[in-house]
Amino acid sequence: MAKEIKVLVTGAAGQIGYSLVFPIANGDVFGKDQPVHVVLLDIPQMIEAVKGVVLELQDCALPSLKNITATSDVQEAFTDIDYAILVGAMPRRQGMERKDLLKANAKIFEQQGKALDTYSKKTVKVLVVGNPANTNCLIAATCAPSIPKKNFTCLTRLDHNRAKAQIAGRLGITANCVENAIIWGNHSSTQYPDVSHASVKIGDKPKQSVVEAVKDDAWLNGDFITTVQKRGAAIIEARKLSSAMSAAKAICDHIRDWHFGTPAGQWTSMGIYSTGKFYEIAENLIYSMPVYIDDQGCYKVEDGLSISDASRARMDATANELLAERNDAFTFLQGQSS
Ligand code: NAX
Repeated sequence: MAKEIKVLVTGAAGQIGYSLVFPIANGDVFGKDQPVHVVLLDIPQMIEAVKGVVLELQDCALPSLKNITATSDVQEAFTDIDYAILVGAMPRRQGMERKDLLKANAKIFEQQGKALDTYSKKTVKVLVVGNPANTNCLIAATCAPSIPKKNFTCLTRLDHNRAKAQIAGRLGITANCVENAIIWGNHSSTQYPDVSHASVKIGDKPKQSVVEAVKDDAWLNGDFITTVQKRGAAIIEARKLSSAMSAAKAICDHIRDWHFGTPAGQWTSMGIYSTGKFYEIAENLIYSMPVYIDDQGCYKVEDGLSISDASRARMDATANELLAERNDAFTFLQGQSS
């Protein structure tokens, strides 16, 4: 039997946590024959609720679920983990400025970055979901210098899936027939959903580009982009709660691809550490780009895409927002420690 994989989910009492732990424990991410040890972390006030999640997980009677730990102790949670899925974050409360949220969460991800550095395996793979996800991820990576920067990613797969679903809906096909969409930049309303390199397979027809199939550039450059950018807000408006089921599904897609690799010829979108080498994006940002992942879990940026002037402007706008977020977050953290 394979050695167990130890997976930490933070914010386990929250709504994404509730939708996420079942597929992980059920083998939908790492495979049905792969034993998993699920570690659930939340703040002390929520630990009773986490215990309820544990009871339910036990009652699912899952063959791949080897072990469950529920804790509010950061050291216990981060020790020897293989994957860290960092969902737990302070929600934006009414009247709270974006900067206030950034500050509250900067502290959480500083603490968790240090915990990764001190207690986790040096091979741990980290996915940050809690918002602002890109900047939180950068903070965690900076506070964990002993872990390679390529092991830190943030979730833009939900945006990627939303882009595929919009194209599929427009063409009356299912989302799996749409390949190679890209989300560039920040998981925020400045993100750039780009399907100028994407293709579709419609019935028996040969694969064709999305641009050819849709035949509506005004929609592709207008409503398509804004619909994806504002989808999170539309869900909050309708549900009075933020996306959880689709977020959990996207987290599973992200981790599964990172573990097993992307399908041949297809890239996916992940927020990754920018080294400054790709697409003229500044170094030391977590920026979403198209990546291929091999079966050893190593990703490689698709770096040969031609970028139009319009795309360049959108890519720079979201990079600029990330630079401003980085500046605010690190100014705050440095001010705190001096
Ligand atoms: P909930 O408010 O339902 O749950 C958050 C949980 O995190 C709570 O149980 C809370 O107690 C816990 N928590 C807070 N501080 C913690 C800490 N220091 N350590 C451990 N746990 C802590 O939020 P939910 O809807 O589950 O969303 C979680 C985060 O995901 C939010 O920041 C949200 O904005 C973000 N999202 C990010 C997405 C992405 O694509 N990157 C999409 C979905 C989601 O909106």
